[in-house]
Amino acid sequence: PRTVYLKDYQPPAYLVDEVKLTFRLAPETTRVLSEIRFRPNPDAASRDFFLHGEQLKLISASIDGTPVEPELVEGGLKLDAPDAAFTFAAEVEIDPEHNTALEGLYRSNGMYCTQCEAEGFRKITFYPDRPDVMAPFHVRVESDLPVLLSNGNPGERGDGFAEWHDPWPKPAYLFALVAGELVAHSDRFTTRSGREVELNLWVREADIDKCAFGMEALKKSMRWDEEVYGREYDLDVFNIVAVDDFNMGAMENKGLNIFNSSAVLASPETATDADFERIEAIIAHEYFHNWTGNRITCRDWFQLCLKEGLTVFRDQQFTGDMRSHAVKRIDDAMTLRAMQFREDNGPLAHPVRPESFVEINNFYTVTVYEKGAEIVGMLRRLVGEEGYRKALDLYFDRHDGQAVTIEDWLRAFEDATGRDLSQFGRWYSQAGTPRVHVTEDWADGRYTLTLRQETPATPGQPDKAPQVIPVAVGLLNPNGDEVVPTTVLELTEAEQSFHFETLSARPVPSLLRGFSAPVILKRQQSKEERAFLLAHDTDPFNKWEAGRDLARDGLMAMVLDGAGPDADYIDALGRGIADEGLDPAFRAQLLALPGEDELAQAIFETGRAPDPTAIFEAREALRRAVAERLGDVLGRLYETHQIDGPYSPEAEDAGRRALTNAALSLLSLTEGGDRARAQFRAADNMTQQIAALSALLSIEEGAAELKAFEDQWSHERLVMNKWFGLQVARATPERAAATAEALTRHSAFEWKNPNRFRAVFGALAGNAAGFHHPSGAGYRLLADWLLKLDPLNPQTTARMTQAFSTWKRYDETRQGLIRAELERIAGTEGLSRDTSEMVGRMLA
Ligand code: HT7
Ligand code: ZN
Repeated sequence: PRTVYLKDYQPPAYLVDEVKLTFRLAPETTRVLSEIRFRPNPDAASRDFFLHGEQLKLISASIDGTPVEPELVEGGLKLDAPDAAFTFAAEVEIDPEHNTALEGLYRSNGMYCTQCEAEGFRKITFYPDRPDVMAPFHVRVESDLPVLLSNGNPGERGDGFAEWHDPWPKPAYLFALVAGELVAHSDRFTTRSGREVELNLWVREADIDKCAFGMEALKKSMRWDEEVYGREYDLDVFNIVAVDDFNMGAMENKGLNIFNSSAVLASPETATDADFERIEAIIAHEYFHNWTGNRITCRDWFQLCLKEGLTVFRDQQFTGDMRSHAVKRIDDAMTLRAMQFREDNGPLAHPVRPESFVEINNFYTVTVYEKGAEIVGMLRRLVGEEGYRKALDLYFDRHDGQAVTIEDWLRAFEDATGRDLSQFGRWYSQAGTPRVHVTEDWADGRYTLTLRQETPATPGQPDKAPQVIPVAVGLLNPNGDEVVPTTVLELTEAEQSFHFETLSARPVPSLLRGFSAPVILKRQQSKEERAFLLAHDTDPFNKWEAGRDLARDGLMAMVLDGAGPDADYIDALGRGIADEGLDPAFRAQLLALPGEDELAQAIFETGRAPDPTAIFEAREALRRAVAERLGDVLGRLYETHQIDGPYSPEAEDAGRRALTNAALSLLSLTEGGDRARAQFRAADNMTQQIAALSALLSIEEGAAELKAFEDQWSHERLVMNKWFGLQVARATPERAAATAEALTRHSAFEWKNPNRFRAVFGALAGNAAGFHHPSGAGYRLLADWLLKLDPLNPQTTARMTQAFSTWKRYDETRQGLIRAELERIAGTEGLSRDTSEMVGRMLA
């Protein structure tokens, strides 16, 4: 397969002024008629006319009305085209019914829908399917189905057809079409300039009771983008459609967002607090793309972080504003460390702006999205809130309607703030997580912090240059008072010292406050200092971090040195969770121990091979010790934070439930299952119900509740995904693979549905001790199923191969077992380009 390089970028030979499409929908024989007005691109070096096209049956083609016979080549067609403006017309036939890859036009539960990002439009018709070709679209959909939707504003509607016009020039990846038997939950929004917008959330009739929250989230997002970024919506209608079969969370098609039903449908009975929060964030994310992604798009797919990193940063700000900034920052840092640091430390590490790819779908990664968002956050920290707003205003003014690059983005910051960002640009080109080593010096009232940065080698990048790292620091007196409030130190050299003068006593530093940069701090710190920061730090992130560090050190000592649970840590934790001045959601975060994967990586970095079974057992032992020593506090928290009254997904109640459910999970370890069984019986919402079931399964009880849950929810696909996943997630290490295998034989295991497949196998990969059980059964089972899914859905298969990405951390036996599975996958005839690229990179 061909590798595409950033350095080979060439402007398109022809630009498009207008697109007209007609769809005659039929399950296996949909006809697509296109009329595309081309014009030579004055900035292009060549006049080679090439249109992308895959899996298309060409019926006819013409130029300015004269029939032509294009040369069909791999991936598209070629023609001798005029060196002047012309209209290319074509008719093609496609087969949505048998499109199982869920890319292009496909069918899901009898409805037609599309997914065109990144390169799916070429499976719909012949077109220059690249983001730097932007054009207005007219679409006519012909079908007897009652609801016929496309991008933009509605046009003529008649018996068996509907027309749509999108006046805003857009790349083909933002094209969308939906047709089906759907009903709408509708509302209205008035923009700040007075434009009336019709809002619709289209769903199957059975789901109409799960739309209200999503609609509210949409209206909040629209208002927030006006208030915080000055961005207004620009069409008469905004449609969202929920579909069951979808490879990712959602898609920001212009005026017609398409959502995985799991990312939009919610009712108190069927969705958890975490689902509600996720839905609010995804709706916001897709809506925010209207400006950051749609009005201003990417020149090429190497610039993906331009829209994704920025839009993730915007949705994180939004969630912080809607809920709690401190809690959100901790959640985001946990995700970044668990997923992006893991990627950066392994064979799949790549820069936020990669330099080459085989299959672009493989680069919708946590690095591009989450590290991309961190880079935007660092820029904001460096130029300040006002500078950030000026830079964004300039970016929107300067580039509206364009397809741009990271250089354009950084130039807007430079021009708005006068700052030179050339060194900062390394964040986009260098892969790997920088380590910042800290040493301290104290003499004569002068405190010196010396910071040294180094970034480990990553595939294809053996040497790294110093990056600009904003390190937010505060200093505390030994009595707990803050003597130096948060200041941002800019680390730009390989090593640099920073001085603080005229201090009366040696201070305790609080470093990297708010997780001010996506780096790993390396610092010797005593247990006492950590407990001191947990008690006194005014920065909520570092207060939490101090507890986390204590927990991790204690767990490492248990795994590596056979130590017992650290009583000092447990006492410090007890004081933290009992502090009624702290937000319950924050206290729930304090109770979350470092994950098994995080510990495995920490052990690997000490030069030893982590043993997943030992890590699992240490965590369980510490959890039990916490439950034993803090049983009274936990019991009191459980009782006093219960909520009377109807369920609300808002942050305050969700925080109380997070705390009581964290307590329940611990209390069940020492008390047994009665409390959880009572909660399960009384629950009137999914958060309480599933937390109780989870607590029961964790102590190997709950068989009756599991059955009751299945009977209650067998008609709700989204809830049944939880039922499948939870059993695998909570299975003991010995039973995890067998549990997953048994579930694949369940009559409701619809393996072609990505959500169901991920429910079982995502949970298996997430059950670290089970997946890495020395029998190798977990590895084998996952590989078997990936090979089964690959011919149907390469995108989801390739994404799930990442379960194997940490294989080089483990002992020889496990490495041998995983290597054998990776080689078995790699050696399979007809393996997709997507999966073959992923396993190839992991084996390299
Ligand atoms: N921009 C979208 C990314 C995407 C996608 C979504 C659904 C299915 C396949 C997809 N390929 C790429 C989603 C987003 O980041 O907002
Ligand atoms: Zn996005």
